Amino acid sequence: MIVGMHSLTKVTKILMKNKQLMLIIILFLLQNSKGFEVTCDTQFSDLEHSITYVLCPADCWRQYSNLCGDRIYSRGPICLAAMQDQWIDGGGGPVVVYRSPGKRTNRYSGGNRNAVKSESCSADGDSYSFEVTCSTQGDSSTLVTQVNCPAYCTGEAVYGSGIYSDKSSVCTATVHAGALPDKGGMVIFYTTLGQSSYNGSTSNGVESKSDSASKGAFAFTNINECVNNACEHGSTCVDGIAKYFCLCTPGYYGKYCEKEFTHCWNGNLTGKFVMKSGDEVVCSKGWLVLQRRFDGSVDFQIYWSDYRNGFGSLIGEFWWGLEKLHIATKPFQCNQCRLRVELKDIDNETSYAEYSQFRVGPESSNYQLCVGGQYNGTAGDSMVTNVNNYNSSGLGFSTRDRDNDNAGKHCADISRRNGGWWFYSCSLAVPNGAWNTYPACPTTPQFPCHAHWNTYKNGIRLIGTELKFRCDI
Ligand SMILES: [Ca+2]
Ligand SMILES: [Ca+2]
Repeated sequence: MIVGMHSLTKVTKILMKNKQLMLIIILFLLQNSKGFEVTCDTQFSDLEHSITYVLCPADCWRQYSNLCGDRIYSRGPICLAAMQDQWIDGGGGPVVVYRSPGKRTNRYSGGNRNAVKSESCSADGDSYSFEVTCSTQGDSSTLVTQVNCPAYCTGEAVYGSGIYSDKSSVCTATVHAGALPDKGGMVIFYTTLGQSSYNGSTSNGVESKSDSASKGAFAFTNINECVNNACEHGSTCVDGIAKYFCLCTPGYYGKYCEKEFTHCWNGNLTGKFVMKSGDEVVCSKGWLVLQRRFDGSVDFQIYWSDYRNGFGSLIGEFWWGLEKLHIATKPFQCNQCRLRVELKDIDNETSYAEYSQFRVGPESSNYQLCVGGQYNGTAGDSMVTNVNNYNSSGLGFSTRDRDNDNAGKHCADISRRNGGWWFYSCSLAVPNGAWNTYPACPTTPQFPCHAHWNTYKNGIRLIGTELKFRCDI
């Protein structure tokens, strides 16, 4: 389902106004954290984070495991340790693994509980357990994390104030931030973007340190990441958890709305232009050209990936590309963009067809076409008409290697030399058809095997085409 920009903005507004709804969503996130999928053999050293939600498979019991420790572990399969410590049984399930940095003890004792035997061993580096410890740091595998802090965790290292670098102790930071008293308890913290620097301070009896940039950070509220956002061209920044995204104003696209198609649509430009993003566009009197042919030098009988990415030369003949068409029309409603088709035939006469609606869907819809609205022109309507009940609108794109047409045949099959298009039937609008009349066309003479526009001079051979669009900005 495509969520329109307007409805997305609406949802965001509702979320921002309704804190209760936000809380419900956060609780949903907490309960539905899928977890890092592990096998029975996954070792603690395989985990990247200090707090990791894992989903243990069933039947992880094994006699020889090299598991070391009891309650606090140093090595061995984590799911087996979770069984020994009775967080899961033989059926597996979700469990949270907490890392405690550094040597927390001189020696780990082994144990034999719940049918799982572990060894004793000397301490060598970090340890892990299934309950948060005072030294557990705040880099979590989930964006929203709930921990149950022990009491009196006031002595561990913490960096920052309000926003803490992810190497800070979560439970000491709770006291510094005033999120919990030093008696411990349940607290939720949020992952946020790493800061360029951290200022230390003393708060609630806990002293935090200053530090330089870190990769990640956390806080006890959902930090507004839109502060200092990189959204461009008047786009709206929407805050997420540890991220933000930009809602582009029409005419712009890209992660930060840094790319734009307004070059052609602003004013009456003609020519090739390089946009700020580095992408190139060809403008024609204020329209953005999506296809141009005039000498037959470029082969249009090519494949899906070619039509998706575009081919030819922007200073010669070309097909701009379906993906770019999709991205350019995506911020608009179908009735905000227009399509104009300009034709030149072998008699050197010109004609045109224009539609007041145009939009191209995503690749997942086979670049589904929306076209129609008001037709006007001199070439006739070969794309949308009620007379013969044909309508290219709603159809997917077809190429010689993809049949998404409305016909029982494969209109874009190479034997027909039709090129790629949104075919309703095989011989209505064929602007990408063979340059010269193709003699072995299976259905001549009723259906001409060359580029044509069926309603124009009975499908006369075309020797020039320019397809272009513009959207209301
Ligand atoms: Ca946020
Ligand atoms: Ca077909």
